[in-house]
Amino acid sequence: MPLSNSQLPNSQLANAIRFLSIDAVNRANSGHPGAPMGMADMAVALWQNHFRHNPANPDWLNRDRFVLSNGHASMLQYAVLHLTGYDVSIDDIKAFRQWHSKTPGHPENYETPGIETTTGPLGQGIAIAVGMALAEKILAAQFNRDGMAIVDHYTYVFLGDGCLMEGISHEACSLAGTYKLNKLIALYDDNGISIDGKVDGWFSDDTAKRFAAYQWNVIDNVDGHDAAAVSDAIAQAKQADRPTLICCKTHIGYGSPKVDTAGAHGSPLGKDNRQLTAEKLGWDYQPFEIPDDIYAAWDGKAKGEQAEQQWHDLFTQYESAYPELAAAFLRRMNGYLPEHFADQMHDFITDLQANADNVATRKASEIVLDFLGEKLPEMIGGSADLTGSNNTKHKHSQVFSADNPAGNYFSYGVREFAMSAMMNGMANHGGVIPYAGTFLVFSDYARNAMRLSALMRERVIYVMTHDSIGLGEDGPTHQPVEHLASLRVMPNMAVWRPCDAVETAVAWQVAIENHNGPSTLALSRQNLVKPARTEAQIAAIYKGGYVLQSGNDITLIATGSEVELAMQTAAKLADKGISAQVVSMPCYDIYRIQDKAYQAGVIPNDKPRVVIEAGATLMWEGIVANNGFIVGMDGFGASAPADTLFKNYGFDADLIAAQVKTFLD
Ligand SMILES: Cc1ncc(C[n+]2csc(CCOP(=O)(O)OP(=O)(O)O)c2C)c(N)n1
Repeated sequence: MPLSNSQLPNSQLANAIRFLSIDAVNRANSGHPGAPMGMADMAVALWQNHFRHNPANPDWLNRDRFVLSNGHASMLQYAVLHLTGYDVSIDDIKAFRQWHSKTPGHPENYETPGIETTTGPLGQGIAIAVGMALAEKILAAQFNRDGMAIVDHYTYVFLGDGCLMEGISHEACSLAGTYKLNKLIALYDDNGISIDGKVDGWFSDDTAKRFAAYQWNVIDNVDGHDAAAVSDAIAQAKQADRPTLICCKTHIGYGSPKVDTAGAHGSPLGKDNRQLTAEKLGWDYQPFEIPDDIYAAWDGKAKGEQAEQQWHDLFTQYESAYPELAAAFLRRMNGYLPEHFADQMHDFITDLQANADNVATRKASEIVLDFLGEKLPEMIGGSADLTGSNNTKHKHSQVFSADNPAGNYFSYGVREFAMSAMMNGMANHGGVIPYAGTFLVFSDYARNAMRLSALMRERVIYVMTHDSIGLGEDGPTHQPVEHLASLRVMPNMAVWRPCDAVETAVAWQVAIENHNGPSTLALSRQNLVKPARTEAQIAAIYKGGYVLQSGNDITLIATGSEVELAMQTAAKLADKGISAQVVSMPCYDIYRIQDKAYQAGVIPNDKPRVVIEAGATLMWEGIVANNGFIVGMDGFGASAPADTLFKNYGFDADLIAAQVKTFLD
């Protein structure tokens, strides 16, 4: 392999990665040296010969994307960032795994320049990469014009046995094959070892055949320690009309006495083994010492600046030929909303308050999407095979396929986890706002990807319909009970459970305007009655919880479908001479960060409270604060018509009114 800017042997370039990894893990006294040592030659092949990036500007829009799906090998990525010239210093490398260093235990995209996404939960990285490659494909189809490919980059992934054992790799790679994502190139670190030892006892798949069956281009039996061979494979992969898997045979802990053993996976080599490894690999340098010629060989700054400049020249031409497209591209890649978006939403919501029917909130969501779809072409929707139930497809939706890459809607198939991780990849890439649906009960399938959306604070919108026992006859396997509470406890996740079309539209608006994290919209299957509201009340929806009807004796707090029930209960109480305040709480996460004075106006401190929500009760205990009670679900539901279920589980205005009376007496 001709080296681009050095005559040093490839092995010395790889050794720089190996020893930075050994030294950082030794110093932290924790971490994973084995995989970086095994994949170092693969990294040389990729970064010396193929990867287009500019270390001085990690945000260059048309850079290649890299995902380390086996995130425990983080030191490989930090070493490459350091060596190629990113703002990751040798002191940062020395601070590996320390408090808010740029080099945390696993790659975190919000801590380190040059890290595209957060990985560590195995299998999700490859799905994230599929999402990135999809975003690239969609944007290329939407924006590129003849001779002006302003979106034109690859997504590279390193992944290991663990990622391939995880089921999500099947979900995501199966779809990537169907979609013919030719700019996705995955390099498999086939070292035959995971934590419990040699994987052939629990992982005996023929991975090459598996990926061939997914319609991937598979390049098998590549010597992962021959950088030239890996580089040739990458060159071949770039020519393919499909995604490529390059199976690289490697040795975990290459060069060390622990080579080919699980002992190299996740513990420091220690000083003595470092010494032996250095002798074996011909590395004559002190810990954290990299000689100048090796730095020079790795340095990607000059080449990167040139690559970015060429792209800027192209973009300048594009801008003069297509000024509107160029402006839209920049707006979308920067994540800005069109001017006047909030005003348009205001008018739309005012109109809904006046004219919307009493529809299910999932249907309301579709009505909102019909409106948004035209205003925000960056919205990329989908559903895990429940489009008709989730109402995620709107009148401007066009189904994406290999033949229609300009589409804006994915039939993800029954793949909730990959769908969610892919949305993270799309959000990481930029230029699109991903949203997609399934039943709320199956948020459990998606959950760890939702957690990564929240950790990365990505603008991903989860449309989770059939939000309670209100879905009826499908029974307890389909009836979410604990899901609202469990998603509300997730940091940075905003959970909305709107009670009608107006609150649904506000939820969408806030989710779209939220640059600080994902949102979940929990929507009803059944029709819900729209309450009357003043303009001030509409404005108060944005505070997460607000007074729908004032009262003095007791406060009834409800969400979603139970708001209607709270209003009915208040009417029954009025007949008994009890004045109830009704609070709608569509987003507890937002309500709880309002100031105390506002909160005291909504839920007066000195009045008893009743919470009504067809979900687990635990999280509401703090609100009730031993001065009231909760009408909720403490079991799993049952198969029956919704009305029967609500009545039998105590969601009945007469019953609750009687309970309130008893409580107050
Ligand atoms: C979802 C998930 N489960 C478990 C782990 C813990 N874990 C980290 S690495 C690893 C083994 C991975 O094996 P492999 O991909 O072969 O990595 P190597 O041993 O080659 O470094 C496991 C189980 C994890 N990070 N993510």
